[in-house]
Amino acid sequence: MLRKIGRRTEIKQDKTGLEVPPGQFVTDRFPVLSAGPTPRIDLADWRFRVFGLVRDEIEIDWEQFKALPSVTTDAEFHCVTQWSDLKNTWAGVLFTEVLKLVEPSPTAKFVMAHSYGGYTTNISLDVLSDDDVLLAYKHDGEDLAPDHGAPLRLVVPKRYAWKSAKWLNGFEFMAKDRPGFWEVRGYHMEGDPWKEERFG
Ligand SMILES: Nc1nc2c(c(=O)[nH]1)N[C@H]1C(S)=C(S)[C@@H](COP(=O)(O)O)O[C@H]1N2
Ligand SMILES: [Mo]
Repeated sequence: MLRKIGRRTEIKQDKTGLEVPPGQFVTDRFPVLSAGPTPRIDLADWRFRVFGLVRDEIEIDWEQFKALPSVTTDAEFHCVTQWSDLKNTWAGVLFTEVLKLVEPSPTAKFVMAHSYGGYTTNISLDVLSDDDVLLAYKHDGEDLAPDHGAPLRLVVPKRYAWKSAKWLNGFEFMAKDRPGFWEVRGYHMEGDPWKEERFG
């Protein structure tokens, strides 16, 4: 089914009426897409850092992270290689909960997500502060699989999935935007699937 919005954009819907961004097709599978090998992470050694333009930088371990309030949310997932998995249930900690642990400087406008293995991706603080952004450790009721980012991944439903960094281990608060792993290689700095912002 097609619904016209604006002059040019046509938004498709899947069988259940969920909207699909332009140029995407729907899959029920949950493919794995990684730029490198899956890092082996021992929970005992796992650390999460928040640093850069914040008043108090923090470094917490898995036990401290799991003690934070958790939520369960449903979200869609759109890969820039054109598959969309519209139904995912994530459990984890809201980004806004992490914000409470540090005091971002008023000059902080962007965040670089950092991962085990060296992957990075940049997102504006504004987009991350949305109430649907979470640091997830469960997918569809199960602990996150290693290939899908265990023990912890970022989930940013309103951006292409390359912004949902797997094996997340930190946030760097920044005044100016800076390209991450894929953004350096030509992917869009914002990556909004509804505007089809695939390449910069
Ligand atoms: N650390 C890390 N995170 C990553 C990637 C990656 O290569 N490394 N790939 C991204 C891309 S392009 C996509 S589509 C999603 C895929 O998540 P999945 O493998 O769990 O489906 O993870 C994103 N997060
Ligand atoms: Mo992707």
